[in-house]
Amino acid sequence: MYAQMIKSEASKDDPEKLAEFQAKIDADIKVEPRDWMPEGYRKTLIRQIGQHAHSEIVGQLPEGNWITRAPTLERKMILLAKVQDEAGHGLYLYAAAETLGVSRDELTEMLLDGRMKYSSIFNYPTLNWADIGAVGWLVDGAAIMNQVPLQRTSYGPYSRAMIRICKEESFHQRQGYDIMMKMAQGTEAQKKMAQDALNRLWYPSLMMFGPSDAESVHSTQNMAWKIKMNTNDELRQKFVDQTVPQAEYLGLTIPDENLKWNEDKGGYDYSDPDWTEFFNVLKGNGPCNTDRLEARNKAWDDGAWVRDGLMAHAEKKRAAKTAAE
Ligand code: FAQ
Repeated sequence: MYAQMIKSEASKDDPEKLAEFQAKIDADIKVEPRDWMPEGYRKTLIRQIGQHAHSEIVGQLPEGNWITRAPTLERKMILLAKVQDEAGHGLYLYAAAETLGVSRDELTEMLLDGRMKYSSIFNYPTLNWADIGAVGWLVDGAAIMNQVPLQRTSYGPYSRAMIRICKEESFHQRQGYDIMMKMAQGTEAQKKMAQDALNRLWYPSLMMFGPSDAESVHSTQNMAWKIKMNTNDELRQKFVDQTVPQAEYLGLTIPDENLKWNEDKGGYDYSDPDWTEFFNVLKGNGPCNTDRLEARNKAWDDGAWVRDGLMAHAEKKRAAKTAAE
């Protein structure tokens, strides 16, 4: 339905302007906030950047939950810094979305009432410390795989936000891998925990790249507009190829009996995640969907007095300025 809406929006645009716009994209010239852009391009960016921002914010919940329980002071400090980085990423992205004419409050309200999504991965729980290692290794690993090409995305503010974000994401992935390394080299029980975390988070991590190319409604148009630089399956394949040797180094086993190096394609053959589960999580039926939205709604309600106070202060300043004029 969304794809249809974008198509009908596109047909409203002046064909000459559309052709000029496409030529600019094809020449790798960045689109900036005040430039003319097709309505469908603007709406798609709001959806993708907004969803991305919400993912960074909701993504703090599964890890924030472990800050007080991290095993050492050093681990606490590292995790705290990582979770704070995610908040910062959310803010860069909301700021980029705001340049498209939507406010942060509007985006937040759309998240809270279910009109906007966040990444499926954050609807899975983090049950123990090994999960925090696996989140850093796999979830941040998948996020980087998707975000590095987005540094070249066609919309200037999004592209610049991604450059800053990617610098921090590599640190996040390293800290996760470091936790996994310690667990995998630890006692038998710790190694088992690391393997169990990998077993549970492997397929949800593969889902982060979105549905298969055959099912992806937005890929064709978004790649033509260079909002997206690669298809979902291309990035998923790169992620598998990068992660398998990392698992081998840890002495852990990827939970996939069909995983096999394919010389002809120069990559691994692997099993798809359960797509029924993926679409079910998107519909709100994942293990933690309710908890995550409750937490975000509570934060929004608890913060109402701060927003009201800031508005009252701004109003007071405005009235004082008017009186002085
Ligand atoms: N979860 O046609 P496509 C992070 C939806 S950042 C939920 O293929 P598209 C950092 C999609 O919206 C993680 N929904 O869509 C971190 C569409 O819905 P609609 C977030 C998904 O946009 C780490 C429908 O399915 N990263 O983790 C998902 O071309 C640790 C059809 O799909 C980004 O957002 C999903 N996984 O491609 C933070 C990156 N996949 O509108 C804290 C930017 C698909 O038809 C801790 N986004 N959908 O109702 C993108 O690159 C793209 O939007 C994709 C999806 C690749 C996610």
